[in-house]
Amino acid sequence: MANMELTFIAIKLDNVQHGLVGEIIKLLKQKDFYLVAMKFLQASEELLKQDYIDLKDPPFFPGLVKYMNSGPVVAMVWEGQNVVKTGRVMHGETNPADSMPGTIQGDVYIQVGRNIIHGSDSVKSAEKEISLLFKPEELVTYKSCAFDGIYE
Ligand code: IDP
Ligand code: MG
Repeated sequence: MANMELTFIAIKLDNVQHGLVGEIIKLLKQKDFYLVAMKFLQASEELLKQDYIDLKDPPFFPGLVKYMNSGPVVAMVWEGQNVVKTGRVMHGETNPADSMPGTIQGDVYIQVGRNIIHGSDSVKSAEKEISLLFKPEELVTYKSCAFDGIYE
């Protein structure tokens, strides 16, 4: 099926503390994406530096790594048609101030340096991020009993 793909979505510590993990899973599930992997972890500085390598030059990089390393995250892989793009639309803009109500960023956060959700911005970056966080055998792919009602 065209554009069946995987994306990496991580919910940051503050959101975990706000108890919104379940809400975000509910939104993605309601959209009928498949959850194929999930883990709860405190990402090491080394892992974060690799994940955010493209952002190593801006001045906020050390603060970003410190913030992300300061507590746990829930890391997930979701599958579905166009899930990378749709995941980003549901996520909202990088800066919560630019995000529309109805998006996760737009509904629940204020500052760009303290945002709550990370979603891969391309299929290629999703592949990289998934491989950083998950072993291939940790991805559980399956066909939902609702598949034929979701896709034509
Ligand atoms: P994204 O999270 O929308 O994909 P990226 O450009 O990949 O945006 O940035 C990754 C993370 O870096 C953001 O989620 C945010 O926490 C942080 N960040 C990005 N731009 C800024 C900034 O201008 N100031 C402070 N933090 C920033
Ligand atoms: Mg990004």
